Amino acid sequence: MERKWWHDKVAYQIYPKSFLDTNGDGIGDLRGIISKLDYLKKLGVDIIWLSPIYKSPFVDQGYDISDYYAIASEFGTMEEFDMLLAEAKKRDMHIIMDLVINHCSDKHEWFQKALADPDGEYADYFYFREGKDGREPSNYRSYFGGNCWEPVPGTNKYYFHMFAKEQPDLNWENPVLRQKLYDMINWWLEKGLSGFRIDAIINIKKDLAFPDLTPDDTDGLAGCYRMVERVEGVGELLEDLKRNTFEKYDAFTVGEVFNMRPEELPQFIGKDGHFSTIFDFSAHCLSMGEHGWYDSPDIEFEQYRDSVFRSQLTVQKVGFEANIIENHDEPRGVSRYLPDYAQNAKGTKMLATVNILLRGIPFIYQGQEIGMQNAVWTDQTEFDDINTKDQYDVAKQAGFSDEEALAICSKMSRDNARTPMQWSSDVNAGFTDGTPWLKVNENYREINVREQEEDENSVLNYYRKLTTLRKSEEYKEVFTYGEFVPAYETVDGIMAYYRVDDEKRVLVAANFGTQSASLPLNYEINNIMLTNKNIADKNESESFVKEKQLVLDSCDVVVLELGR
Ligand code: TEU
Ligand code: CA
Repeated sequence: MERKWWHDKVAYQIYPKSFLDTNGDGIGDLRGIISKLDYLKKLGVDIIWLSPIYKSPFVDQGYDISDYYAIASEFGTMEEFDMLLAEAKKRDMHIIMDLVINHCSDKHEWFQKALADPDGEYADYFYFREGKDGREPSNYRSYFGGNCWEPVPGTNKYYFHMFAKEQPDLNWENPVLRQKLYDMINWWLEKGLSGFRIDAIINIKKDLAFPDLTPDDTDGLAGCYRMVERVEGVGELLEDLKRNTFEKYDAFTVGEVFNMRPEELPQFIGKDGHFSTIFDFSAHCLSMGEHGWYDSPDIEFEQYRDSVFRSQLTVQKVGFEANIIENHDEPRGVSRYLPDYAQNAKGTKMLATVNILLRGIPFIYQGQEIGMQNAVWTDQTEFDDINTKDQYDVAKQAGFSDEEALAICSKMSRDNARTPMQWSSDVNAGFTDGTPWLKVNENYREINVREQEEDENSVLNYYRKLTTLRKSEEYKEVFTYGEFVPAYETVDGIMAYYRVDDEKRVLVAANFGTQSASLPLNYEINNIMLTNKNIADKNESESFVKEKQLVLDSCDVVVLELGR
């Protein structure tokens, strides 16, 4: 496999609005990020992904861009952005930005010009279509609810949006538009960006006939992703994109790809694939409800383990995926994947270990490194997220009470990941001197960076050990390129795997169950690399190795170097 500069890196996602506010307006900003670069460096971070910081009306928190060449004034200025780039470079860190090119904001000048002249050149930057028998051209439901087609005022036309109506989809069939997007991408790469996380990118290919689809709910609509699943030809668009931009800069690209056909994985991330990598969302998809969040199933441990293992085994034949526990669209992983009895520092370290040492590029989401958890939501008005508001209505329409709808959203809301970063036990968790734009999780007095800095056994210090281990001279090779081999799959509650290459064999073993478990060791132990067990020093290995049995208590995790 050809080696690439990003293969052995650790990435970190910043959600700028909630990271750190330095001017008291309650909104995180670029200066806040700059001031924490040393913190991130110490965490072992090489690549920083910034969720959108472009000019935006923030209908969908910056994923609705009104000017691709401007920094949102809420976050700062272009000078400050350049400063961030320079400061990151000084520390040998890479910045990647979010690339949102399936759609833009309805306030973008292209869309404004399209509205002003619905038959003109700019209308063709979007999908403007005549209505069918006085109604929408097709029956697709947008991701945030309602029909994907919105009337163009003063005409009998509609425009297409897969997300909010303020996020009109861009017409990728239009070569003039494509070139404008490529120019923009190259402009940022010329500035010194190392690449992009690419938003909702599989959605760029539309079935231009927009055929009606069989309704999948009582609203008579079919989820628009069903069109995405059926349509052919996204690959040509993605190749055109890559050839005209990323490829010329050896840029790192991570695609947000849902609904890909499994057999197309090699085209996406294989040799000369469309992207450097894509996120592994297989575990997240386990909680996808049939109709919405209200029928979203809980994730059982075995399902979680099996889905991670399945994708590891598939992906390693082809390339690299990006491994996550959570992101800005998902509930906190600790609250989602860990059973109640494991939702504490020990369990958090266990989950971190099995995730970070997988084959692939680890992405840590802000706050994950201190074990941030879902917030307690006491009223629906506390939510900001457009998706949550829609899902609240969806639950109500399905017959749930206010209280039940609140509980459903509390569990799944994207705002769980968006509450301000917990820096300290000071007021507002040290995030702002003003009023935070979204409420702070009440548990900030127990879970915050400052206290964890001082505690050698904290989750934060454990994450530091994990990234240090992963990137150490000695083990970097095996953690980056070593094969992933499942282990002890038939033992209840155990998630364990080997990472193996010609030189080394490492065992990562965790006990997600409530009962202590004994695993027969098939190899000598050469080194105890890491554990979340409270042992004073490594020589106390007898405490968990008894007569060639590895004894793991509930929520224990160990990383061992074994003989070959
Ligand atoms: O997400 C795309 C996407 O598919 C998700 O919106 C997903 O459908 C949703 O979270 C289901 O719960 C990206 C961004 O990550 C997200 O924040 C944006 O809202 C969305 O694109 C639109 O740009
Ligand atoms: Ca601010």
